[in-house]
Amino acid sequence: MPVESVCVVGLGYVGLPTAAVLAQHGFEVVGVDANPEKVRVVNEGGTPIAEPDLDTLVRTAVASGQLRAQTRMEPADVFIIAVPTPIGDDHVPDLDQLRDAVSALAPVLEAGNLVLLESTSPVGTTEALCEWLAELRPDLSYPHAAGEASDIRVAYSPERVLPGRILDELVDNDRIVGGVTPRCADVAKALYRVFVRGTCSTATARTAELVKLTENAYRDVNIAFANEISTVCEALDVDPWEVIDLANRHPRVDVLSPGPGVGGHCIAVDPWFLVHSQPELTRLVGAAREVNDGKPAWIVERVVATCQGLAQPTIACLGLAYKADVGDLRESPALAVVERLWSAVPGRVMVVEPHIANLPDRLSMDRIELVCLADALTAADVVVLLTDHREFLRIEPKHLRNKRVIDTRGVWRRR
Ligand code: SAJ
Repeated sequence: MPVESVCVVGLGYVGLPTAAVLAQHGFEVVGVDANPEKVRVVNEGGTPIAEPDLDTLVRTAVASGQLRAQTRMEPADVFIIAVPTPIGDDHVPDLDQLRDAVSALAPVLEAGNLVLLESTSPVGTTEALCEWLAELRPDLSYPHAAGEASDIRVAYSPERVLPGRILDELVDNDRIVGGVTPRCADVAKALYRVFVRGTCSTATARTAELVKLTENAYRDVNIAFANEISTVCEALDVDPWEVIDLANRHPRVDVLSPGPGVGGHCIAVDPWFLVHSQPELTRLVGAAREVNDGKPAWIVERVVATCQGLAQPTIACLGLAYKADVGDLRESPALAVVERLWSAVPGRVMVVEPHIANLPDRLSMDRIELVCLADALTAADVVVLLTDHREFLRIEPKHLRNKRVIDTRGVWRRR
């Protein structure tokens, strides 16, 4: 049966770009989100997230009538679920939003539908999703029990897009499509092939779930290695950037860049899904998480040492976002650094973050203020570079003269 309508559940960093690209390719797309404010913004042709070129794409899709948003679920040929799957304080996967999405779509499900999960999920979640649907709609059959004869097809295809390059990567990256049965995978692959230029490989749903967790754990472990080497360098009074640059001249060595820690809603979170499911078998993955999570505290110790002799230092923290040239503060190590600095040092903490208009509630404290770069550079005794935004790379050395400088990303050292 040809696919005409797609319902995308969750209008975040993955759902909204996916909905807009599908609309661009002629599907009738409804974006569903529990947040009425997001729905309002999208229906006005706006975007609740900052991502290059997404605003134009959404505006065009909404204006053409191919994309609309609402809080209510409605029948469609395909349901794509892209809701957040965070972890709780105890590092246990929190699938509540996914369960809510499944409960909301079950009543409108019809025989012949395809349900596609894109949210990063613990291995076994896609099969669990079939079971949840079977409990909610026992009048339909599902592939985990009925195999290829099922009324509903269910597959898992992890998103792989890099914030800041989402629209390009959504189309150009290779895609893994994991079916609960081979036919489920083929049906889902046919949909992705409409807009994906990369190779679409099929697998089982469990394999696809583990592929996603492996990718992000791989990156986390590699960043942890760079972060660990940087602390070793500091202890041995050796320049970490020089060590890494020179080590990378070996043909089989490619050390990543140390920084203030790992942030974002993916790499700082997803490896815990692996650790939670196989704690005895994931010592390296768990240790990498600890190393990366420990980096903000280590940076703060360095700043405190740098402030020695200054009774009321003014500290300029450059960057709050979790990485360069985005405004996303989720799990940002820079936030953790600023927060800890506030209690560790008595002076003023000036924050420069060109991508936000107001400080997050978490930082609304006396002695912390959001200022422009020029004011920060004029007033600061100590400058701490936390995010390598392009504005900060252009700061001329003369503006840093006579200041105590901590460059957690090594960008000024390297230029
Ligand atoms: N970072 C370093 N040093 C490095 C590279 C990164 O400290 O050498 C830090 C960044 O500053 C940031 C964090 O790591 O705080 C993560 O940034 P990132 O650019 O590595 O990745 P994300 O979180 O923006 O996106 C990742 C990507 N996954 C991989 O590269 C394996 C992306 O493809 C995924 O789609 C995304 O997670 C996701 O949604 O899972």
